[in-house]
Amino acid sequence: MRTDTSVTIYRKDYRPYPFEIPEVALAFDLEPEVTTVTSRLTVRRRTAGDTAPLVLDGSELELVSVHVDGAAWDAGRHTLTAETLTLPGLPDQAVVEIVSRCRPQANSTLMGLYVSSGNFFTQCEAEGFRRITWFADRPDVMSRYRVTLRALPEYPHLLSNGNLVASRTLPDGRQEVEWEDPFPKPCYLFALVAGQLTCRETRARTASGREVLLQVYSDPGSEDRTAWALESLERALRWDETRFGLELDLDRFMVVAVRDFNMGAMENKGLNIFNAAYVLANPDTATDANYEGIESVIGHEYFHNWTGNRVTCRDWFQLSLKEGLTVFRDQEFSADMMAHGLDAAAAASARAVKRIDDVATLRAAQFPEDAGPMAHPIRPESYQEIGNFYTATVYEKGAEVIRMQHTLLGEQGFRAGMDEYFRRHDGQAVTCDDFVAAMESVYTRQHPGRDLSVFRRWYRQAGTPRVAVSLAYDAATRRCAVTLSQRCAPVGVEKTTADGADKPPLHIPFAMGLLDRAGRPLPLSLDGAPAVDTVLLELTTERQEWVFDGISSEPVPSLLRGFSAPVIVEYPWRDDQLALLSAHDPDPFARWEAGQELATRQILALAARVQQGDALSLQPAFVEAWRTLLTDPRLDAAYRARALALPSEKTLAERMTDIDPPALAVARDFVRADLGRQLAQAWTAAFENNQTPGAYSPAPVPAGRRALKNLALSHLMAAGDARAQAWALEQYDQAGNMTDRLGALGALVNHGRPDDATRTLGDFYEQWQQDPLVIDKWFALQATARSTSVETVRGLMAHPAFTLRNPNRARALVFQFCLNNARGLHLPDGSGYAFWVEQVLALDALNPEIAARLARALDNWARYTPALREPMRRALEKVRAHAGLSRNVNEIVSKALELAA
Ligand code: B3K
Ligand code: ZN
Repeated sequence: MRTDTSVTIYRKDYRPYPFEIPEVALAFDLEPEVTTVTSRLTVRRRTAGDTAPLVLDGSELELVSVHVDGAAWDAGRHTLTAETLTLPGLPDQAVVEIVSRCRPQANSTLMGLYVSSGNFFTQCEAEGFRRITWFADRPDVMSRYRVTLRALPEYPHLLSNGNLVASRTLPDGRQEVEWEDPFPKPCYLFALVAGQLTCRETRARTASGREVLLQVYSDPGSEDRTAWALESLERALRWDETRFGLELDLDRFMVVAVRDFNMGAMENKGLNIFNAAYVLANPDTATDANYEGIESVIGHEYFHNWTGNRVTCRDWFQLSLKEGLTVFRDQEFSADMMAHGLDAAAAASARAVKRIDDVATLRAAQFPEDAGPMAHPIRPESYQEIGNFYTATVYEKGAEVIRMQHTLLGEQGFRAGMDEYFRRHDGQAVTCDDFVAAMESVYTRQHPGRDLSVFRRWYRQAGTPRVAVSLAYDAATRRCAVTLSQRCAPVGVEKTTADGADKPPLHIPFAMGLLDRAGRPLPLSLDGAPAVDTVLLELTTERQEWVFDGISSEPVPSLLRGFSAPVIVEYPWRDDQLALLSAHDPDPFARWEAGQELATRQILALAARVQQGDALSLQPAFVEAWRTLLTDPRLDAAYRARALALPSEKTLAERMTDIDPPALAVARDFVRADLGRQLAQAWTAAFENNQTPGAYSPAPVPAGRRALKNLALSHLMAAGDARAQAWALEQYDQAGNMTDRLGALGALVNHGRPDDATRTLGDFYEQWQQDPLVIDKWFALQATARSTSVETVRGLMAHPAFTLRNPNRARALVFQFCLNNARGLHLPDGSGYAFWVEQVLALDALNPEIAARLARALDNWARYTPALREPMRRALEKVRAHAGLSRNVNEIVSKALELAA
């Protein structure tokens, strides 16, 4: 609901809350229509004698009564607005009891207390607790919670944070349970779940020998799909003990799956609530990517128990303190799991595959954000709606900023820094600066006289820095001088502030190597240290030079190995140098990168020809580079699947001056099909040699084979290969797992005969119509299909299985189309944008947080071709002019209109 127009909140305005609230007792009388909440707060002034009123946040609540120290508080003594309840004149210490009502069944925002599939759930981060009861809804107010839940017996499971301390049947037949969380926490970590659930559980022993109960709850009937989530949870528990010495601090840890959820999952203390998509999996219903996603999100939420819950954020500007760090931790967890049990070379490749996937995500999602109207530092300086700042920048770039600290300190140094962070701040609500200070204490010990003061700028500058590299080789002296220089233009809101005009240089760890003409590494030595193949240059000023001696021939540079910093490298490689790197670079990340750069150049050149109406053909050198990757026996399948994947349309768009989605799509299609034709034999071999018969395993090796096989199938299908058509049909019919079934279906829908596509799509729906997560895949596949138009999507929205109210379903169809089907959306007649306007407004009336995500589809309108810009701008204006727009959507479209150009 609209409160008012934009109010901007600034980081610099932070003030501590005038009260502490050490104890909170909550009692819920749960009923779907109207739930009554009785909240007893023990409040204490931070400064005795101070006279500040107690201002509590509340939203969409009905006030029943207020008592202070047991006495009724007369209504004339408090002020109630749509957003606050203010109690002036409290003594230094008091017990404030507030009774209020909320409406879970009618709550379509999925923030606060709501009903999904007949069960009760909560979501409080960032500001949802205020929809449950009046409270100081900010992360720096930490309290010990005691929670009583009362409900009819049709809600047999009554869960909340911490430990179950009492349970009984009331005289009126209802159940009553009491939970106690021994750890003080901010209210955003509060949770309750009530309803009919099934549970899979196991007991585990922590490193210090305590027995803990691990449970995964989900809706009845899904008990055959929770094994992987529970196993992942056990692995996460072990990993945090081994790698960071962090143990589970509660006697029990619960994960609950819910069908209606705004994001992936939520780390409520001891009671994580998960989107069912990140819990439920079996081979018939979940893909390899789903299995990987579940392990990673289970890990992520579990790791928050220390990075986020034990040490939390002082204010929401510090969000990356917990999110960047926890994403870094989940990335490392996944990498370790993928490498587990493999020999050294295979493990290195597996880790590189994970790194490639993470960097590809960063480039497709974060780089465009960092170049557009919503660009913000990983620690934003201001916001209108914090819900809009759960972004790729805070999460993914935030993780890169942590990774750079890991790179600078080394594994042991980083661990020492983490230990120091917990030693200093366990139980506190702190800032990003506090984190860096803990790391810096180790860095300075390692490098006397140096500190992280330049590094800290990563937290306050937005934009993707560019690092230009130049090489000067002198054959006579066998010396090679490497010069790095950096720049980072003001972006987004920076363009309007004084800070933006002055962006001093950053501290950039830059890993690189040099290869000779045969692709062999040239040993490099820095400051007299022993020679190595990869050096880490620390660029801390605008421009620096390093000189390497003993370089026997003109070198080819391999730059930003392992993606050691979230920057864009500028170096004028010749195509033959990229081909050399793509075939020989011993650093698997840089090798992948070289191939991607070749493909990018190829596709962009073709897109330019498409725009001019010229004939298309592939450069032989590019085809040969792809042939080399496809047939290199030293490369495992998972790596080859990444190396041979064409750069995403989003990554390619970042390289266009005027983004032209249809031209890009045609060019990319041509490359796929023509590679399919020219390398048909090699693709066929890849298809045939990477079958995975027998029982399904989501392990990285078989998953990698499936990825390569399905990539081969799509190239052959795109090339119109008649045998491939038959293989796809056969694979669809006989697949023993969802990855293969969906791989075949995707190939048929995008490249097959229309009647085969229709038949298999119909068959798929028939077979899986009872399973919402599978039907989401069915919608998503069609939303992103090559031939899908706005009309197709409108038709699918009329399907009985479609609803906008379920975020997974809305994301599967509407978001997939608007965000991932550029060719369908971006039509000069504006029909795609008109559809977007309708859907943003329809969603905004139900769920502003979700609507604002969709609203972002037009962020970068000003960077498109002129023919598209104007209709996009008009669509944005139309949304902004809508009466009753939420603060969430208003912030997005206003910034797009004001800051994009
Ligand atoms: N901390 C939650 C995100 C909550 C988003 C609320 N708008 C999930 C996570 O990052 O683990
Ligand atoms: Zn998180």
